[in-house]
Amino acid sequence: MNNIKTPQTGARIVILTGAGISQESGLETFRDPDGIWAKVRIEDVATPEAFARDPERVHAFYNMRRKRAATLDLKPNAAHMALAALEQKWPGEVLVVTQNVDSFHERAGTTNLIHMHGRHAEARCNDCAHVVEWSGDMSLADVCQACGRAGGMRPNVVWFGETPREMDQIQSALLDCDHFISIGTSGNVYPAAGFVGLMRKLGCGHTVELNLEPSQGASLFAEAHYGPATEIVPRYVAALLEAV
Ligand code: BJW
Repeated sequence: MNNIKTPQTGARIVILTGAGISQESGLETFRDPDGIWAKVRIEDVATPEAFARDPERVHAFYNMRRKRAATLDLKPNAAHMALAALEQKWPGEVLVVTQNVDSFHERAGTTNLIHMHGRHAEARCNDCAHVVEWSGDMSLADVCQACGRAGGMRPNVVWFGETPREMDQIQSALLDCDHFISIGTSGNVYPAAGFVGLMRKLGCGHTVELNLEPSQGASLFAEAHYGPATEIVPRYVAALLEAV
């Protein structure tokens, strides 16, 4: 891997990840030709309006994805492992902000982690906002343990039109960051797609894209490396750690 600009020791690193980092673990991405949005319409399954209109359909979609992930016994891959090693060995703060609802980063050992689009393994009550861990199917018959109401349990994920999680913490991490790395995301969905532009506008750090192919915002990154995440992420992390 040529032309890597390594951050100074102690630099604060923020890493944004998307579906591409989990693709080689066996999960579908959203916008690739065989991706999730080629099979179902966003308006039918990934908006609060869809859940209000046809909650059974939305439950069926997420039950199917939860079941698939569990039965295939999917595992974190070399890219997730490399980011966990970076957090452990880098002499400065490393924050991973993931758009992914899977649990591969935490299973790989990353601890400083924000799930900005929520987590698949959680349910939230639409009536009282109580959040619980969830592994099996979800249905309208499920009762919230906190408020006792039925019908309102939903996947604790962020749908279009909803506010992503922990935006204040993410924004202040970006403002303080010296080195921003975007991995496996197409740059189609805001606010995450706007992070690189924000970094550029503030002039506050080096920006790097690691992806299979140039993303929508590719021209905004100062540095880019293209290839499968399991190859380029471990190589890129090794280069950063070599400089320590
Ligand atoms: C590989 C690889 C390999 C493949 N190795 N790489 C008009 C203009 C601007 C914005 C808007 C607008 N109209 C509406 C909006 C806002 C809207 C939005 O962005 N819409 C766009 C479609 C235009 N955004 C929202 O509504 C968000 N909320 C919001 O903005 O609130 C306002 C607010 C903002 C800030 C502060 C306060 C308030 C919410 C967005 C919610 C997104 N939800 C989903 C579903 C989650 C649940 C679920 O899983 O079902 O999140 S949609 C889906 O897209 C999912 C993902 O996290 C997200 C991003 O996708 P990602 O990860 O980039 O995947 P792909 O498939 O797109 O790309 C994969 C990439 O990997 C590709 O580049 C491949 O090449 C690459 N790749 N294999 C390396 N092996």
